[in-house]
Amino acid sequence: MNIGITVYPTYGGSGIVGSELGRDLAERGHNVHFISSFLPTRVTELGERIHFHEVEMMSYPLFEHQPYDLALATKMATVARAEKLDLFHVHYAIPHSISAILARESIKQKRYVPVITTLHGTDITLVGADRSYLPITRYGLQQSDGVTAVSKFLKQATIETFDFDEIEVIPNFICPTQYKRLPDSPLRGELAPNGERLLVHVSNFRPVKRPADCIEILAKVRQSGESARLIMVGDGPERSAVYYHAEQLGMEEHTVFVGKQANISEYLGVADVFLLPSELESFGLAALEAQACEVPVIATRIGGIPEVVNDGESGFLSDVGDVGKMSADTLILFRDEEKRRAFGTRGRELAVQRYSTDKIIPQYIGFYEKIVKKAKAATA
Ligand code: GMT
Repeated sequence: MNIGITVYPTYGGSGIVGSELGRDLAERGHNVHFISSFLPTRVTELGERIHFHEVEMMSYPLFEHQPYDLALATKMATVARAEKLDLFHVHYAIPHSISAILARESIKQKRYVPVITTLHGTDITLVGADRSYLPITRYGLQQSDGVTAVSKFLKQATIETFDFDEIEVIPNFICPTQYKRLPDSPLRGELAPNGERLLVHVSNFRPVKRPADCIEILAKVRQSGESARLIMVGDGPERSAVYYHAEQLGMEEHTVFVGKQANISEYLGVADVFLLPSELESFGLAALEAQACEVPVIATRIGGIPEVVNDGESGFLSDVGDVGKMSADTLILFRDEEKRRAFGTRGRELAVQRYSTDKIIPQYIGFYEKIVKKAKAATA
């Protein structure tokens, strides 16, 4: 198939999922055309089957704000005709599904290119649910030829908010050879030079991730006498506030901010416990990546996280903000090596059995085939 994929290229889990999906589809022999404002961060190599089409913005004195949605729609339509695309697959509803629908409608006399929208989370739970964006988000869902959601939770949230239920749940995925334990990595010694325990957090440091809770957990763990360090991977609006919080609690020497990293698995592969204290996660991709690296997960019992992390088997779940329980659970894992290893092994098992690329990518391909066939029948 010739597949057009649109993602937010620089920020967030939806961009990672869309990019890695594209890379995997190319490895399976499909032609993938990324249509986006920048080359998505996880797409490091272009090649015979992976192409990139940059959305060019038109500036004109009348445009106080350059219309990205229209520029994207224009590019999508152009690429669809030139590359004979079989479908558009957009990640994150707003504005990508609207741009794709515009592109489809603008060229449908020549070629009908169906639109598949994958919902990732805040496109439904925050942005789309805002009264101002609700009608256009619902329109995007209704007019898409197919809609998928990354968790059962997100499907249910979409039904409740938008009264729209034609949604296939296709969960996020990991490549088991890319995400795995790295027992011999020298990074472990660099991050924990005195043999400290390693807590790792990965996020885009937005308020919804509650990164400051990680500092609280570290402080409580250390007050209990455990020698631990916290590695904060990623960057975003909360980073300065979190750093300040670490200083206030006297944790700055025990916390390392490594910023955005191209290869998250290097950090996860040497971690002892992963922290994800988010207020909301429709899936929690980072928790899945940690589990694939045999790292037990301490997270909140919200959204799609309970679908990914088995409470008491591969991690421990708590109420949002309950840093007392989260630190106590961390201590249980630090003080019982056998349990920590058993949780790690179970996490890897769950990740590979339920969410490996070999299991999930064929579900996307099957969905594409179904939608393309349906669209062909409807336009014949
Ligand atoms: O967080 C967002 O604003 C959107 C999105 C993103 O691009 O980061 O995150 C969502 O998609 C991820 C990939 O499917 C999920 O793993 C995240 O749980 C989800 N974030 C939220 O629901 C807050």
